[in-house]
Amino acid sequence: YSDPHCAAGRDTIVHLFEWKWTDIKAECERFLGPMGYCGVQVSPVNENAVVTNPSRPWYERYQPVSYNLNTRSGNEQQFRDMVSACNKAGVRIYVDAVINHMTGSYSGQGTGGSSFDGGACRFPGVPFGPNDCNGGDNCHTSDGSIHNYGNPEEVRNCRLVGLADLRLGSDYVRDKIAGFMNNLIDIGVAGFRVDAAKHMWPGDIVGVFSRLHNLRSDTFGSGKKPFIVQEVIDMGGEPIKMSEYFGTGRVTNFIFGVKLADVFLRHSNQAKWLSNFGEGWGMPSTYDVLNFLSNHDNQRGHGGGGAPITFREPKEMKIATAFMLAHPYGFPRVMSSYDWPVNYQNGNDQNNWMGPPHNGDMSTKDVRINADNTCNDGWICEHRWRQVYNMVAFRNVVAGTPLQNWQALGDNQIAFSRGTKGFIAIVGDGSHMNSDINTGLPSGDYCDVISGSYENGECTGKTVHVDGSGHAHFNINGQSDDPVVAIHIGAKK
Ligand code: AAO
Repeated sequence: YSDPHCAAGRDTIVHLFEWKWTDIKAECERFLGPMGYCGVQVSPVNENAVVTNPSRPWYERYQPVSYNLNTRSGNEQQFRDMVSACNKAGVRIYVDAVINHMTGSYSGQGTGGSSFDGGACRFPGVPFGPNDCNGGDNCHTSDGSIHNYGNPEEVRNCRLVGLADLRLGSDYVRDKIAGFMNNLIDIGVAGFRVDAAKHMWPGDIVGVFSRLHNLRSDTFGSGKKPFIVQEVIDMGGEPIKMSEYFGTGRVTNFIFGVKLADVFLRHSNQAKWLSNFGEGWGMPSTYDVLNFLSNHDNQRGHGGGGAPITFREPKEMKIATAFMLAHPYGFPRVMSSYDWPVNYQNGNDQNNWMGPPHNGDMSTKDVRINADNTCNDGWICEHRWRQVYNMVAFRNVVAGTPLQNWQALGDNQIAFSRGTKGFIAIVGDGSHMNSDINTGLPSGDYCDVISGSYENGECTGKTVHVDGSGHAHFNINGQSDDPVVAIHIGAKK
């Protein structure tokens, strides 16, 4: 389950949070395919509760009502069109699968018109009934919800923030969930992010996955299992460990982004210590992790997992992204966000519930592209920032090469090569790098892909001359907007 099934030569996914299927289809064709992205994590695809208080928050997508493919991102036909167009463009689709639970304890209607009563575990659109949720027989908290993360039974049998907790030990429930996932597999997705995996018993996850089809052989070849990323927040302080889930796929490596924020944002750690980042810092093996700087929860202070670097710190976000994508450890995900008006009161953002950019009727706004490649209407589109997409290409070019020529020229001045194919130099604080450095690359003139791109045989940004001994001069002011230089053999004059 740990192979993302990227098309050849691709190695980075992007989370297009709350995007519509029609926009993702267009983005695969016009941008993600040409720029070398491996795939897209899409927001939950199945019908969710319409939450009106507050008005249509992003998090209603995490309150399933049925497994019909009907949400504000689009309907089933639009989803099918997107998957087939993206696969054609060489870009994979990974679905955020919410299978641990249904809605909170209230009743109402879903985005596809199904009724529900979460308190009574009645979801006729599936159908699920009272026997299909955990309850007093195996959850022993007074209100049926999780309070103590130190008690694995409670975490797995009780309600996460009051959400109706599915009885995954039951064959009927496993069949229904597997049926939902198999429908998506048959449509052509490459895998799943499994929401709230920590709240499911590893054995129950095996019970569901043992029912899954192989991926479509016409797209992926025969005998291929879906790619799985399990959302397990493990910062080290609780009894439930990421390692319990390695048998059924990768896990979300929350520590990765927090540690890089310590270095590049808070400076409470120094870049020179990143020499053995990854397993050397106590993180799981490179094949067991999905790495990211921030996700849709911790970028808005939801769900714990520490204070990360987000698009609101653009300079540090670009530096840390360059490090993540240049570094060989793990499989990376770039966050693509939308903006909202933050309003902090007593340290809490009162607006962190706000849903995506929308029209007067609450329908999600189209993503439109400006002449300079950026997006309009509050869609941030970090994945379209040059410093990000050029590093996606860097990662593709250096794939398979080891980290070599590690050099720390100061506490926060670092440089390393990827074999003889790529090289990066980073100033992570306000200091000034002015040094001759061994790049490990063949001699020649390379385009710095941070300050510009390689276009029609020319560099639109800085040119770096590597001499016959592999050395080049780097003059990087840490106070500048982009204190990083990255070169690779795919962008050589
Ligand atoms: C909404 C309302 C609720 C309401 C509910 C039902 O906000 O008030 O009761 O509806 O009506 C999202 C939102 C929720 C929302 C939900 C449903 O974030 O606010 O509830 O949709 O609409 C835990 C889980 C983790 C989960 C995270 C949010 O383990 O799986 O909470 N993330 C996923 C999704 C997320 C989604 C759901 C799950 C539900 O990514 O978007 O919720 O589908 C500790 C634990 C973590 C735990 C956190 C938060 O974290 O370790 O496992 O995450 O607490 O409770 C330090 C520690 C760190 C610790 C953290 C916080 O950082 O290092 O370990 O402090 O204490």
